[in-house]
Amino acid sequence: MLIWKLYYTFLFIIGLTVGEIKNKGWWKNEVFYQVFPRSFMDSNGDGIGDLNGIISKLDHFVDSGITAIWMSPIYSSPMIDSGYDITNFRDVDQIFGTIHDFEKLVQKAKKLGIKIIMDFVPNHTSIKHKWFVKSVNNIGKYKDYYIWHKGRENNTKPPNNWIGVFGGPAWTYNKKRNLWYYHQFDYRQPDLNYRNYKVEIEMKKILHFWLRKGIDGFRIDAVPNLFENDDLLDEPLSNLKGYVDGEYRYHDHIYTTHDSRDYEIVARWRKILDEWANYHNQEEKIVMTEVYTLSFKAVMKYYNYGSHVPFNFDFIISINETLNARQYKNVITRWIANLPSDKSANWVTSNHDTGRSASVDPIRPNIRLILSLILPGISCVYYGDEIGMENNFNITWEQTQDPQACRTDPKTYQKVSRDFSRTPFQWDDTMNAGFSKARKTWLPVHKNYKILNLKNQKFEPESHFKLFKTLVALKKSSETLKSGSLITDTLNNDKVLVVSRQSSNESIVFIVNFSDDVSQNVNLNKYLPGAVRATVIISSVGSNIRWGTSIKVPDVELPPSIMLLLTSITVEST
Ligand SMILES: [Ca+2]
Ligand SMILES: [Ca+2]
Repeated sequence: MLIWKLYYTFLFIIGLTVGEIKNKGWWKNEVFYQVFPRSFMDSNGDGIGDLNGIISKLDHFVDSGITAIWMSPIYSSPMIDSGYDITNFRDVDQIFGTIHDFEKLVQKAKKLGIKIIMDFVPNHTSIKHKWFVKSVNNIGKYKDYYIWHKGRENNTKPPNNWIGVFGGPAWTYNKKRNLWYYHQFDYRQPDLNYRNYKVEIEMKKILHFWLRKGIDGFRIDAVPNLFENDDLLDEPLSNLKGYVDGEYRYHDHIYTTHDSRDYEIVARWRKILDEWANYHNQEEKIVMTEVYTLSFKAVMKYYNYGSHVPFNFDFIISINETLNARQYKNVITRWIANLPSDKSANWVTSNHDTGRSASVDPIRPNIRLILSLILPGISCVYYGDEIGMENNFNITWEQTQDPQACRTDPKTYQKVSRDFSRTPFQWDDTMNAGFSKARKTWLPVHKNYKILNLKNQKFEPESHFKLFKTLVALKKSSETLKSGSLITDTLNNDKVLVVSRQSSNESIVFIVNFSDDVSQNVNLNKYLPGAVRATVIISSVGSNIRWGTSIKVPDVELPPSIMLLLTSITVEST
């Protein structure tokens, strides 16, 4: 332990004396685009997206105005859990290409001004990782790389009542060691033992490996699952309705999630990144943390432990199907009100674990996207959001890939499957939506691709893609969006949401009609003081309100379901 501390002190000292972190805060107003590599672009016709596919589509980011992407795992993996079960943290899985392809990707992306964030999966490895194989065989230091324990009732039952996230006991018996090992997720994903400092040293070397490749930061997976209670105490019942024994939410996970050491280790990882950037005179490296919980305070606490972007999943978690203006207002104001003063807010539209944002509210498909791009701080968008891709529920049991669904049955798999939001990107109207030349793709392409695809949307005068591109450009250029004040209101008995950004010389106002059948008369005097006309930046795709035109204010008749983004600045009509 002492050597560990001395090593850190040494690094810290040389870090302070050698260089400086460049371009600090570059991420504060950034749009981060999540690439799901399996589904982005297939370059070799095997039906699975890969690194050369991403390289071939870098111009899409340039065209969209995207300057930072984070990629779901590309590491060597048996792909039991879409690559979140890793056998080698230092190599690329052959389905995605080679480490040289990765180096080429970083090099080409850098030339185009695109930053690359890696997914870092520290909680567990694959059961096939050499550390686990050695651990099973009781070899040297690897013995304690994982969490092993004797079972109850003469070793015939798991050591305690802990349930895994996918359901069922979080322990699996291993005959060779005659012990049980702990796994928060699938039994083929054993948890690493972070109480063993040697595991943390291994992870540090892995971070350095990827930093040497020139990456710009890490998105850290499953952060609240890192540490578990030392005494392996039984977890109490949650008493939540509708859950039975064996289901994850049947218990209250006070001993397996949100351990105080989860926060501390994130702070140490942040320090490693800062020291690296400092020592090598590089731009600031960023830390994004994935913490799924209903407790937004547990998420926000990571701001104080080095996370630049504690993912804000509130649009995903806290807005339910009743969809009204008040829910959106509450989600926005709650985050802003609790944000530490020197930090950036962030807004996640959707991701690989949830439904696509365009399908949550098909009548207002871009609402989360627009909000994420006009609210203060960082926008985190998921591949396909920019063209309004929809959930694909036409995935049969035979086609199902998600392990969470595969462990169910043909009748219930759709309830838990996450495949529907992971289908191939819809580039154009050719075979497989231009994603692959294969006869069959790893998941089926959504059958709406003939109409809903990027190529079409580039031609249409007003499309989801053009809306996205317009707002990304605005976010990057507008001082009002960067640093203007924020007002969030609901009007007309919660039928209308108003989000307004104001600077000394401009007001930008977003209004949404949550009624699907009644127009709303909205008075915008409070948000556009003194203005008699305002310019439409964008409106709902397909509405009759043309982008770039000028409309009379402050009284606006907002048609049913329509969203409208206005600026007080008069621009030439297009
Ligand atoms: Ca491929
Ligand atoms: Ca763990």
